[in-house]
Amino acid sequence: MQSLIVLIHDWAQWHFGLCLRQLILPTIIVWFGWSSIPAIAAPLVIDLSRQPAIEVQVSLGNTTNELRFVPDHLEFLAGQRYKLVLTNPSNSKHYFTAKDFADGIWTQKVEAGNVEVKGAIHEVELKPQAQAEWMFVPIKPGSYELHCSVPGHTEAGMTGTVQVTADLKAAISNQT
Ligand SMILES: [Cu+2]
Repeated sequence: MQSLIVLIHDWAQWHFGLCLRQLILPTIIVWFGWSSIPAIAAPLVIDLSRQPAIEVQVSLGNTTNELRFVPDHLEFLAGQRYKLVLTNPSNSKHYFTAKDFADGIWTQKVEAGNVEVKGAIHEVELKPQAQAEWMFVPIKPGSYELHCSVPGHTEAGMTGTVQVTADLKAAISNQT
């Protein structure tokens, strides 16, 4: 609410000058009512890093050592915060490699064991039985390819697709 007041304050100042400020603010609140203010304010005060994260799980390989991602198709909404939980229940190491997808997201952090890595990440390698959590917000809509870059694994079918859809409305409703 603090941010909203500041925004309205700036807006009023810009449009009407200082002398009308005290008048404009109460008028706006009365006109729209308090209940409608979050819907108006949301697009202006989105903090992508603080919204609740949606958890998505992906398994790299499986317990019978098939070379595939489970699931092999992922869907995300741009502007929504995600926790992608990567696990490797198989006996060999695997990669989650989706460079173009990674270029179009904002990575908050990757956590694995007691280590937290911040900054851009393009690829995550998981040793057998490992787990990593990738916190990010997709920015750029598109359809991206995913593969495991261990030699022979892509050829054996360890590939997938990642779809990022623009849905600003969903992102805004998560804020309110
Ligand atoms: Cu692999």
